[in-house]
Amino acid sequence: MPKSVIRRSCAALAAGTSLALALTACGGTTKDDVKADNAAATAGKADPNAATKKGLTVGFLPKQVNNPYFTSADKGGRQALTELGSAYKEVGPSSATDTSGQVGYVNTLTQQQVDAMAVSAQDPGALCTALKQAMSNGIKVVTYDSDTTPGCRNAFVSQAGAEDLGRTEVQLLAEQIGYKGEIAILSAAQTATNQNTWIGFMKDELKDPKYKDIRLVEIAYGNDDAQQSFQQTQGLLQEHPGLKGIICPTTVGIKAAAQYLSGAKYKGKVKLTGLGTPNDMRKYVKNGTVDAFELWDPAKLGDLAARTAVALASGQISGREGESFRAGGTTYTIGKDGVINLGRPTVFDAKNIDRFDF
Ligand code: RAM
Repeated sequence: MPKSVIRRSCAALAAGTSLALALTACGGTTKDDVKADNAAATAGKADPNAATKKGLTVGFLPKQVNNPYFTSADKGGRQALTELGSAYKEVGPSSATDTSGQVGYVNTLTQQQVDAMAVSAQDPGALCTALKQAMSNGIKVVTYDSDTTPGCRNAFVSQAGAEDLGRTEVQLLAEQIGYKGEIAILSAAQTATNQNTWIGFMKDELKDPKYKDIRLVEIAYGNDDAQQSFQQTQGLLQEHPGLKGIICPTTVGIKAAAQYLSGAKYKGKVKLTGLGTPNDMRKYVKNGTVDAFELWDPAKLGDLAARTAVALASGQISGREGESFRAGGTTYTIGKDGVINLGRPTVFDAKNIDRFDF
């Protein structure tokens, strides 16, 4: 029996039984098997001229389903799939710190034998085994927004260069506080791959001598939960009365922090920047709490994740560096480690915010 048939029949078995049982029945996949399968998944020869398949099913698994950022992103994915003649489904946890929940959803999508999945990982390592299992069942895996590690997916659709994002957030805040004073970061979950990568670049940017009078005093975590982020902002200001600015590289965090600052004596005095949606932040830009912040269009990120998933499932790309494909009228080339960049972020301020609606 060819290997792909064995894989499918194992997946079919998984659909009817519990995954754990099915995996055992499938001869206890060893680590080496998974490695080999995974290598095969990306090493397969891509044919850029292959026809775009229709009738595929792509499952979206965001970090958190009730987060407006992912609502926009996944809507972009759904629209792209409808346009391409394929089906969309979405599963996912309601908390951004439910890693085991995310693993369960990967297994659910595998059992349902979707053709591809687009995943925003809450944690870089936790999903790896489940994602490799999905790939060894012939399912194409795209991460979007927040990556796992390169061996655990076929490609990562990144919202913007991570380095650009990290450095520009420091640059935005430094200008706002006149290159002087204590600053803090209010992030999402402590394990989040995307936020941690950006924070790494923020720290590196701060090493430049032009920031010698700026001191990063704390990194707090609001877990992409509005209430926790609000309380963490309050805590930062209590512990560091001299705080001059906060960077929030999360849409949930920056909105909650703006809400706290706008109602407190700190409004306009403690500067706030980071990543937010124009619709969440408009009010705070207009009332003088926030000068400028940035983001990409989440719907375009979801759109590109869906189109990448379909290109992989159609055999047009395999996820290897240097391969190119067309997505919605643009040609994208896969970079190092299977990363595909959506583009550059947009900075929003009082002058341009009304031109955006997301
Ligand atoms: C939150 C999530 C997401 C991140 C945005 C900026 O919605 O943490 O992963 O990309 O913020």
